[in-house]
Amino acid sequence: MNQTATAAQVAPPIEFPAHVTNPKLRDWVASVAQLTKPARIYWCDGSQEEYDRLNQEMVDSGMLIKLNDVKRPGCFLARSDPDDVARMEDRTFVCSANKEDAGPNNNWVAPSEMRATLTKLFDGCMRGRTMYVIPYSMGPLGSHIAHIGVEITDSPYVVVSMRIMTRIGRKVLDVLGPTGYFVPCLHSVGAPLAPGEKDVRWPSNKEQKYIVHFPEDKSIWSFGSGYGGNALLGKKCFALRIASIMAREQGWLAEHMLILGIQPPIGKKHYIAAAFPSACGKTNLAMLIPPKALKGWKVTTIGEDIAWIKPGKDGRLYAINPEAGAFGVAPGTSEETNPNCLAALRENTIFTNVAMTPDGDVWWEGLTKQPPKDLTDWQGNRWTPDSGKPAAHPNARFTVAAEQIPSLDPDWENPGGVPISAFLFGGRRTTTVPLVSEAYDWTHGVYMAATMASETTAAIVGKVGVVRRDPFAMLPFCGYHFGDYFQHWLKLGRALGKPPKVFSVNWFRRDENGRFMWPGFGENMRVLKWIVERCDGKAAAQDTPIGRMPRYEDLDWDGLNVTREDYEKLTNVDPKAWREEVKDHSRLFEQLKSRLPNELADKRNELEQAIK
Ligand code: SAT
Ligand code: MN
Repeated sequence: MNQTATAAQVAPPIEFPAHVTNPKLRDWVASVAQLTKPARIYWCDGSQEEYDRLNQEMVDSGMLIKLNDVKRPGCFLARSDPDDVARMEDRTFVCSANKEDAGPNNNWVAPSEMRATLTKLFDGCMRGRTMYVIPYSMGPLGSHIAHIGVEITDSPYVVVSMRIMTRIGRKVLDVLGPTGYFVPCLHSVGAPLAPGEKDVRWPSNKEQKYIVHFPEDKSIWSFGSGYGGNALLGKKCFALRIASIMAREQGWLAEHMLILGIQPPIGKKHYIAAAFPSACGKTNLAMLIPPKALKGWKVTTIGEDIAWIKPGKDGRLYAINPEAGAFGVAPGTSEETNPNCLAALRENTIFTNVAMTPDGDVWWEGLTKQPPKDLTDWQGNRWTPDSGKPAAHPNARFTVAAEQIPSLDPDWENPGGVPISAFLFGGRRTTTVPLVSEAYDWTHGVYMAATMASETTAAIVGKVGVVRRDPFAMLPFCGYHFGDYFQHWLKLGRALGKPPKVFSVNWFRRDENGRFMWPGFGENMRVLKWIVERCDGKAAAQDTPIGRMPRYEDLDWDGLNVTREDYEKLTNVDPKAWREEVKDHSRLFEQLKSRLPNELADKRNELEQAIK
């Protein structure tokens, strides 16, 4: 970077706080400042005072709205630019030295070319703004499963969000010390301010957006967007894309999974990790409240989006939640669908792109059955129920600390992680895929996960509702070739004394009239109960061509009216639909052919025979 920064534009002199002892960090911050030319540099200490001050500054500048302090104490609302509302997969790149290493599952540009492009864009991009330096830890500080990142950003919204989503500040630098390793994460909204120029509500760059990962030096550069996973670089960029690469090198897993605990009325507690694509109900499942009829069953939350998982000495897998908060989808969250989540959002929450009531409270589609008569929509315009468009953006989000989740598991910060009994893989599938099925063995489980598909949601920019293969729910997040990733999973599982059981689930199947056939939400507990009982060797199942499935009598129907007939429909394995399904598995495998493990091609052939 140093060579290309224009020497004529002199950067401010850099003063390092005495506790910044890491020479690599000093050099990097200095070179970024020289390139981006901010008006000032600020080192985040992570304190409450700092958080409050930055929020107040954003309220003063119009970037945040302070919500009603009685109804939503300590809460704020941000309204993004209408072009900056979700992750942008077509602007996301993995720039490995060798194109083949990124795989067909990633956009690729040669690293030298991308560096040249980015260096031009970042040159002077922070003019007139503050450059914030945020040291952060993914995972409990000092845990052997945790890792440190440092994000440089010119967005105060990113700073306050990172304080909720990760562990930031002075204490991280103390752990880093003079020789510790960190992942450098550079972010800019890409909107420099000329002297005296007034800032807009949500600065971003309309023309250029790049979210870029360099696997060889494990660095991240993000330009032009201030939203979610594009800008909070600890989340998808580090904790999934870069961490998946580190995990493969070091023999662990970085996965797009929630982690929940299940305590049966008698017997031992189990932990389950479950992968679903963005906006498919991970937050709801992670905070599930079992139906009253299932007396004595209890669910606790470890994490709701990302899991870092390492083999333990006892042959089991141990998982931590690398995050410290939730960046969840607001629409659809209600007292019925997720009371734990609603309770978490009562205070100290940053809302983005939700609607606002006249008295300064929040609203979104699904919060109440009847929408309020009068609202301000996510863009700040007057809204009534006849407006003919949603009041909240479909990808509107809340950012809230994990500590506020009532169902939080007492072990959520256990530095050693929690032992995983089962993996669940689920997509949003209107047809074909039954409620639940269990893999016959680890290889079959990897096959199930590798071939999963889902209908796309508003969490990504693009067409919604299109079925696409989304292996392990990692399509937008795996930092390297999917063939190598499947191989890593196969190898890691083979080395485990006690590998978790693997299940496929689908809460989203619909009947011929388009109605959901499964109530979902709390009732998913019936499926979780069967899964836990399978792990304990207590529940029965029958073999089918696609996996082991519970018969009607194997699930607990107490308090829920699902007839045997309904159940048959919900769990039907239609040979014709499955022949099409397997054809689509083959299309995916064809794309990954050069690095596809043979075991998976064999499994595909077995399945093809079985459904004939
Ligand atoms: O915007 S994020 O990438 O953080 C949310 C998601 O897609 O799950
Ligand atoms: Mn996610």
